[in-house]
Amino acid sequence: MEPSVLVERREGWTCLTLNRPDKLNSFNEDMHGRLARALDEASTDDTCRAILLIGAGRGFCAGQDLSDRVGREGPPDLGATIEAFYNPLVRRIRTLRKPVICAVNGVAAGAGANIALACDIVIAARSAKFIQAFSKIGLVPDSGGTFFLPRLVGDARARALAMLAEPVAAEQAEAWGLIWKVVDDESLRDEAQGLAAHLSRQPTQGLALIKEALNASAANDLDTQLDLERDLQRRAGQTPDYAEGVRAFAEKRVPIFTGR
Ligand code: T3D
Repeated sequence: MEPSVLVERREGWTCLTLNRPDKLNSFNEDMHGRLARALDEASTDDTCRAILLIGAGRGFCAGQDLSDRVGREGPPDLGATIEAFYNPLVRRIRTLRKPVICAVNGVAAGAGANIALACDIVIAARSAKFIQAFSKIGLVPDSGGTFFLPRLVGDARARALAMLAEPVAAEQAEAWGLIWKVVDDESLRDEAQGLAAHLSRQPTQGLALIKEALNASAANDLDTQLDLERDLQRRAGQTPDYAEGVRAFAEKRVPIFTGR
């Protein structure tokens, strides 16, 4: 049997494929464990400077595997699953000091939709759709949904999406600013891989500092954010890649960033 997460190391970046296509790549504990380990490895591997997350088959991810939830005795403690698996996954993606690209190749539902939104850059196939499926089964959007949605699309749309659980087509998601960009189905993989390869040649430390600044901005006031930008810029200015960027500019050539 194939592993539930496929890990492919490419030149400078790593592709992680959720691989339970018969269940629309919904999460069970095995897939959570493999994805967590793969993200940790990518995080510490100096040769990996960008990560691409995609789904196998016709969907991206349908959230929690509900077949694991059928026929259990007594009310379950779903908070325990969130604490043990989903929250650490979202924190891993958000704090990983390398860009994480999500290529949404089909339906992204429940936690699957919100894990996509937790990634740094979301690119979707034209046929993809996003569904906050939770309310249909009496649950609350998790995996950061109630944090990301209002910030990305505003309170009115966030409330309707969460309460109605209607599918949002990829083009609508792009128009609303829920995701970065829609591409034709047949070019999704090439576009996403090209993006990962491009980012793997960029100043990785600088990108990590950008990520840190943007992550913090949701909770900061302007003064705090200005102070943070000053501190992060100080660190960015001390990196070899900054020196290379300025040198390359002066020499009118393409910079060769090493990620340091
Ligand atoms: O439980 C906890 O620990 C709390 C954590 C919660 C996190 C969550 O994510 S809760 C939300 C869980 N997800 C859902 O509620 C989504 C359920 N799925 C759907 O609503 C639909 O499948 C989709 C809208 C995503 C796609 O619809 P469609 O018509 O394109 O496909 P389909 O025919 O429904 O699904 C294809 C197969 O995948 C099907 O299997 P079959 O009949 O061919 O053998 C279906 O059962 C399976 N599948 C889809 N989603 C799930 C799933 N199997 C298990 N769990 C799923 N979530």
